[in-house]
Order: sequence, then C-alpha cells, then structure tokens
Amino acid sequence: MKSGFIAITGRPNAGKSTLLNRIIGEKVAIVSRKPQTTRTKIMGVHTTDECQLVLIDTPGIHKPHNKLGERMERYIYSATRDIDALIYVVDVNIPERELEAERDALKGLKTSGVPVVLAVNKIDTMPRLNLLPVLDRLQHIYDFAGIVPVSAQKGENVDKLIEVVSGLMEEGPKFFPDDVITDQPERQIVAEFIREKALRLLNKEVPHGIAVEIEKMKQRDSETYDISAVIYCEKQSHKGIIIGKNGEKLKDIGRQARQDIERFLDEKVYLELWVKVKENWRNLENFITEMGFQKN
Ligand SMILES: Nc1nc2c(ncn2[C@@H]2O[C@H](COP(=O)(O)OP(=O)(O)OP(=O)(O)O)[C@@H](O)[C@H]2O)c(=O)[nH]1
Ligand SMILES: [Mg+2]
Repeated sequence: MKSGFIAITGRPNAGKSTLLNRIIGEKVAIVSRKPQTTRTKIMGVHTTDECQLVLIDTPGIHKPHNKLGERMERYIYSATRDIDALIYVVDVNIPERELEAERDALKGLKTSGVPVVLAVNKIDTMPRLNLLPVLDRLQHIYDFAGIVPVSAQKGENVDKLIEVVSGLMEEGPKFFPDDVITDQPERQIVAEFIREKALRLLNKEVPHGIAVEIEKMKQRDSETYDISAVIYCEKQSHKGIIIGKNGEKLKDIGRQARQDIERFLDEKVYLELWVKVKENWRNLENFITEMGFQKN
C-alpha cells in the first residue's frame, strides 16, 4: 500500500476546488466564478486498492486585507507543511506577464524539497494547437516533478494526474477507512452550499462579506430534515440586497441551496434562511473563530 498527503494550491480561481471534487468524485468543496471562494482547508480522500491520496484544498494565494484573509493565508502555509507532494494548479489561460508572479509563488517551496506537480487546468477552453507553447513556457518557471494538462470541470486527463501523483507516493498506511471522503462535517458542507449560491447570485462586494451559520439541523422524520441558517453580512444596505425585491433573491438562494443539500443528504429538506448584519465581521477575531475558522 502506498499513501501520502498532498496539498492543492495556486492562485484564486485556478480551479483547485473543482479539481478536488473531481478527484474524489463528490462535491465537498464549493466552486464559483469569483476568486477567493474557498476560505478554509478542505480534505478529500481518494482511495484505491494500491494507494490512498489525502488531498488538501486550500484558499487561493492572495494578499490578505483583513483578519479573515490572514487566517486563510495561514491555512495555505500550514497545508504545505509536512506533505509528501503538492499539486500546483494554474489556469491554462494565464497571461504571459503573470508567469513571474507564479515563479515567485513557487520559489518558497524549493528548500522544502517537496515534489510539485503542475496541473495546467481548463484545457477545455483552449484549442489543442495552442496548448504546447503554454506548456513550454510553464515548464521553465519551476523544476516540476510532472506537468499534466487537465480539465477539472470535464474530468479530462484527471486520471493521468492521479497516476503521476500516486507515482510519487511511498509505502505507507491507510490513514482513513475506504468510505471516508472528507473531514468536513455535514453542517459545514450545508453552510458552504448556501454560501456558494450567495456567491453565485450576488454581485460586487456583497458576497465576499458573507458568512453562513447553521442554527438548526434536525431530522424531522425518517426522510425529512429541518434546517435553519443565518447569512451574516457586513452592512445594512447589503442585507437589503441579499433579501432582494419582495424577498426574491433570498428565495433564489434558498431554492438553489436546497437542491444541492437534498442531493447531498439524500433527504427532503425544509430550509429557512435569515439575514443578519454583523459589521466588519471579517476583522473580528472572536467572531471568525466562532464561525469555525481555527487559528491555524
Ligand atoms: N472551463 C473550465 N472551467 C473550470 C475548470 N475548472 C474550474 N473551472 C471554473 O473556474 C472557476 C473557479 O473554480 P474553483 O474550483 O472555485 O477555483 P479555486 O481555485 O478553488 O478558487 P478559490 O477557492 O477562489 O481560490 C469556476 O467557475 C469553475 O467552474 C475547467 O477545467 N474548465
Ligand atoms: Mg476553491
């Protein structure tokens, strides 16, 4: 048996969470078109007869602007310690002028000696002919242990990526039983599904100032769940935007989230959503700790 821990890092929006979900075959990490979707470390486990990969999805690398951002940065740092390999995800459409920034982001890893596999993602958005020059440019920014072009969204070549990463693992124990796929508690995943819909349905600065707390999650009978959740936002004016005209926006968020939650729990769900204002919460140490963001 081979096994190991692998961190998935890269710029915001590169497709790290989509890749994690694809590798483990289940949606445990939320995905959106907006950068800085992922806020914590999310573990996913991929187990076969020969190998167990414990993968850790991380927030995208960016400069923190508040206490929450600082905590997100620490998650990236802690996820890249004591690992056996790293998957660095880059969007195939990366402009040439940004290659230097990627080179800088990777530089810090050299001394650690951890092998880095480059996943060049979103190849479904580019004609095959244009791919080669991009791969050629990317191979010069770091001494990668492997470069694998993939489409996390379409699932293209992801098996090849798993093969390359598995090849880097050494003999080791099975850390988790076969049926474990994530460390995320059910409540957390449910809260994240709600935040994902808010991210997708709201614009501008509103969605990044949102936090979701599950106040109640109770089995009503053998096939029904009652869930009640609070969406926190930073300003009174944001509250109005989230609720929307005649409450339509909040209804949309609830409707879309409920579908995901029902699929995930395989039960019928009654979802109640509330909106509350918590000014400047992203800078309130105690509040972000209460919301489940541990200190490291
Ligand atoms: N066309 C295409 N889009 C993709 C692919 N992978 C991810 N995306 C899209 O890219 C956007 C960002 O995906 P995420 O998985 O949230 O990216 P991330 O790197 O986890 O982002 P952060 O958590 O914000 O750092 C979403 O709109 C995805 O649907 C892909 O292979 N092809
Ligand atoms: Mg993510």
